[in-house]
Amino acid sequence: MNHIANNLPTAVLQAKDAAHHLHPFTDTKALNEKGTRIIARADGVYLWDTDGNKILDGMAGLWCVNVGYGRKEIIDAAHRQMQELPYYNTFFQTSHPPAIALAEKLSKLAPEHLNHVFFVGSGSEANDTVVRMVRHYWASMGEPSKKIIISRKNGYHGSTMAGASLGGMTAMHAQGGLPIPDINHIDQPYWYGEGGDMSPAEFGIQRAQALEDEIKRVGAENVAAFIAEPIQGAGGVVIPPHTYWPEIQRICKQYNILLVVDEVICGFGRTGNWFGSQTFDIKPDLMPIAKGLSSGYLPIGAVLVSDRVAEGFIENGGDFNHGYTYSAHPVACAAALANLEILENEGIIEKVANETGPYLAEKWMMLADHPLVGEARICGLVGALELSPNKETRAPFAAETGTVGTICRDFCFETGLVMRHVRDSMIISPPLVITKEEIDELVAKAHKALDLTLEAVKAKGLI
Ligand code: PXG
Repeated sequence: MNHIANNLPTAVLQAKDAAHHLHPFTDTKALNEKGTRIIARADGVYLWDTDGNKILDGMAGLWCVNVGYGRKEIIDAAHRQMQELPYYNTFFQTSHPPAIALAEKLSKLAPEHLNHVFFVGSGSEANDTVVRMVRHYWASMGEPSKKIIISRKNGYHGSTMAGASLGGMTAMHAQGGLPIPDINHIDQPYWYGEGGDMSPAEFGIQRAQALEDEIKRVGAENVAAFIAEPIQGAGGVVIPPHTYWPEIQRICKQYNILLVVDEVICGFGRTGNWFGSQTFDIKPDLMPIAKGLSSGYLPIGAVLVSDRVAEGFIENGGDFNHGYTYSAHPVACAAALANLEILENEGIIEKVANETGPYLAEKWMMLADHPLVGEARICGLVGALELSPNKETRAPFAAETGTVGTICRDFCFETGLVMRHVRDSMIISPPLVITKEEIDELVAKAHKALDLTLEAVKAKGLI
């Protein structure tokens, strides 16, 4: 690979990385002993590491590179904007053309009652904004007691103080004094793991009604909002039973609770529609977005706000004392606009809905026949395989949770595929531009990694 000829050798980069770079969500000591994998270049759906290995990126980076790597239109748009106006803020009564154009564009793309946009730098910042905005809204409307936000165990909403508090990850709550007050967690609609003998439909209703129980327990007059991902991503691609969202919607309406649908992963085509809310027929009051908004080319996020909520606090709330230096960063806005244009002009989301999504689904569901797979599930281009020693009982392995998932993940890398593990399930979320041939390659590599994992698991006596 001559394109890395001028770079430092992998071992030197690894040593420097170990000496100075603290990685997110990482046991640094363990990582430093092993050494990082260093990604040097990418194109389309492929990555190249500094040893020259070519790897199919089954995760679109971190669920974000929807239009694939190397898109010149985005690179050129950012370059042009850098020359025109590399930075200006949107505080103090100023604005700039890229922010205005992107806000207008997002209002057109979003469900029709969402016509207001608050820009931020990431999904976590979007959710911090949500916490402050919904409480500010209710205070503006003369109901300051409506403060509690109900969210879900095993949900993921980011890693800032509010984002991690909204999330229901116990390992995150265990560090740094979380969650912050007035965030209550209810059980998740994870049928495979928690549904027992119930049918998925019954279980979906039961888990939605946990929201009603919680609202009654604390009093609707104290509840500001409910927040959830249409499909839980980091929690393991948990696709709720079809009964879940209609019941959630009914409850939010009945008790006058704002519904916040976290579209950070599901937004921008992942489920075969522009937003997961459309796939599941949800009418949100607020939608945090990030990731696929710019396909990860530059950091940008936003909260899309309904007319009702925006008009409520605009009319009655005065200053909203919130914002970031990089809210509506002009270069990130320009990159996002170019990204949205690609998604539109190339009909990528329609392809996910009508061609590549169904094609992947057919192949993916066949992996459920593999002896190691307890369940395969998929929606659009996001899917999971639950690994289990017993398909019928959906039993876990007789090993610490995540042991087998880690083995399979490592075999995927060796096979030239990034497939992430969550506990003992394997997750994919490839770039939306993936072709049918590349899907064949992805599924063949996943199959091979499952075979290798099965052998290893047998050798360890875990099956
Ligand atoms: N909401 C959702 C639904 C997310 O998936 C965030 C908010 C936070 O976005 P930022 O941009 O602040 O990271 C996310 C992010 C994983 C993983 O391991 C998932 C995310 C981020 C990092 C790792 O699956 N999702």
